[in-house]
Amino acid sequence: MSSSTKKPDQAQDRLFATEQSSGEFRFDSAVARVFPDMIRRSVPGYTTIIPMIEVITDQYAQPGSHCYDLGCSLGASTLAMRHGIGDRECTLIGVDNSDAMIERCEHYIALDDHPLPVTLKCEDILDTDIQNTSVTTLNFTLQFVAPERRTELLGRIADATLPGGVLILSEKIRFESDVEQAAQTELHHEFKRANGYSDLEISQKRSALERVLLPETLAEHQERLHTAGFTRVMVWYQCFNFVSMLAIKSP
Ligand code: GEK
Repeated sequence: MSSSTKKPDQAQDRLFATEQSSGEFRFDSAVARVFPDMIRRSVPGYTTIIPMIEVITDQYAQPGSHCYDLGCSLGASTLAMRHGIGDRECTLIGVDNSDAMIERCEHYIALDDHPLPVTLKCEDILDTDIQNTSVTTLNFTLQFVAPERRTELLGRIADATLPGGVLILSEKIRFESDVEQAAQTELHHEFKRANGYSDLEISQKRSALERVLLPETLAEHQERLHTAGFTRVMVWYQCFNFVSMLAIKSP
């Protein structure tokens, strides 16, 4: 077995299990190593959203177009898109600005036996050239982009989207009502406890993400998607404070 086809070593997420001095969350090699375990145990609905990205891609991928997975991490949504594209002649591009993620992602792509080539780029999605796209995925990535740059990015995606094409946008959201915000946050923390995270891990991760992951309300997302040029925006999935939207450009 060549090194590119060996399964990368994975570990259980214990990154916040011991008392730490405060520091911002970064997508470094330690996070990349535990990422499959971390995201599955931290994001309610992630294990449903990934296979549905395959279904949505199957429905909307247009032959001769480009499909982008922006903020691809280890390629879970990239692989779902690859299988959704099937035998259509599309160009599939995964982008992430973490070297550690892209390096591991290459191994996961190589392990998957689908013949469609995948181009991986290690760059900031704000710099990615986006053209001729039928399906673009931002699966829990936009939340890490500076809020003042989000409109520009979505505008570029909408401009590059072909008639009948879509953007899949998954985000952690916040709620206008303080009561709902508190209730949904508590349910999310309960989900994490049920998945074996301690209260120390939950609170330390929360602090580390505070200035890095900036959630917006569903209304803010919907309005921005319409302003960007998408004709129809629908929520196709929600679990607590985690939502996935489908933004369609009319044919
Ligand atoms: C999945 N979509 O498994 N440019 C490029 N990459 C970025 C940027 C940026 N400006 N900001 C953040 N990232 C994946 C999960 S994780 C979500 C996405 C999470 C990258 C960052 O390096 C990380 O890999 C990814 O976006 C976010 O379906 O950890 O909650």
